[in-house]
Amino acid sequence: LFADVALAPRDPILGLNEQFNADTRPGKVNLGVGVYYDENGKLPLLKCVREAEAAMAAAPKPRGYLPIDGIAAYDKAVQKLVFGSELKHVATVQALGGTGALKIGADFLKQLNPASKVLISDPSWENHRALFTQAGFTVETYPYYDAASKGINFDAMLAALNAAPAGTVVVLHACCHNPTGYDITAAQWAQVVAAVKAKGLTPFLDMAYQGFGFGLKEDGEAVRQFMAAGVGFFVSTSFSKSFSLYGERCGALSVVCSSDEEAVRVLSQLKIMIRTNYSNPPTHGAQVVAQVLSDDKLRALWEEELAGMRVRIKAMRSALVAALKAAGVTQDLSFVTEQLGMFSYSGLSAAQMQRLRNEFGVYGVDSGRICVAALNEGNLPTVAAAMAAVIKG
Ligand code: PLP
Ligand code: TYF
Repeated sequence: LFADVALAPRDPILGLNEQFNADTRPGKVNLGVGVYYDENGKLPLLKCVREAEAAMAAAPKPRGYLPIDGIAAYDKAVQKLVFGSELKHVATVQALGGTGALKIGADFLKQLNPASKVLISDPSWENHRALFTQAGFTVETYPYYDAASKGINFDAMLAALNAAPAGTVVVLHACCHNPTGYDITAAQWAQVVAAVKAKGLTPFLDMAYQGFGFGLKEDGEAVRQFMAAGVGFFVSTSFSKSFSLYGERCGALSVVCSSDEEAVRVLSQLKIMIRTNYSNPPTHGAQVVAQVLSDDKLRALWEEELAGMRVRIKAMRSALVAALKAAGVTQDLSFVTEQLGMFSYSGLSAAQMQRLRNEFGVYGVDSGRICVAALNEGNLPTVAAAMAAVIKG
């Protein structure tokens, strides 16, 4: 039965984790996977989460099945966070992290528009291509990163969108682009929204890092612009990073429709995708998030803790640049502090990234991506010395 089953390649990022865990060198540093670690190198358990869990433990509830679309208060809280208010013409469902939200959306889109292609940024999060391919789509890319200028080739991006056939699904990183850390400006978003609208494309905004760029509200710029344009679009939300709830699989898919009645029909189809896949979502993580988002005190605490993560990452970017300069690196590194979110495209080659790993125990992705959210005062000297060594050759 399984004689002809091929051995699948490892996920390039999660595979690095396995390699890191098997490394016995004491000074090793993991800047591979996109996970936020605190100043002590520990995965944080947020205070707001602890408080919500304490309240939940004090009033334990039986664990019946949730509705197919999840906890209603959670879906409403997601809408308020993403769109600024609860909206009847938006269909929102609880999902298994941002990945689960993307998959529900992909399955629904495949049914709706089986012949359309999917465009993702070049480069993008590795799983975008895999996930939309698995859902049956042909996945191609639009230009994004420009290695020469260490920024975005916006003209080429816009030209690709303008050349795409109507119905093409365009996956856009709402903020804090993974893997590059480069986001387009508000004025550029306006041009993207205009092109998408004029060409009849289907935008799918992936929002896995709301709050890690400039702030919760500020990072909603793309969503606001698409709303204002009156086009239908998809938004996947992930709370994995912003609540440090990776293993709870907290996310949501929102589909913006043109009327309340349309949203009811869309929701009914999303529920089929969910029902035939895992029936209904789990309770705990979404209950925590709903509790935090709907309680003024816990909500304020969360915003403070999220801001703390954002500010610490920015401080680590500056510290990395300063340490590299101190170690004798002369090239302009200002791009590191301009990038947003948890990642930095360092500009290092695959060969340099392999040297970092093999000679110095510093793990990043071969693309040159490092997770700056995993830097701290303790590991920074090791990382800077290793990077300086491979940059200087
Ligand atoms: N989309 C992007 C761009 C991501 O970086 C991630 C990271 O994990 C996800 C989606 C998936 O989020 P989750 O871990 O909640 O499934
Ligand atoms: O890009 C990252 O590192 C995160 C975590 O298949 C991740 O988004 C990486 C790969 C993957 C799932 C999550």
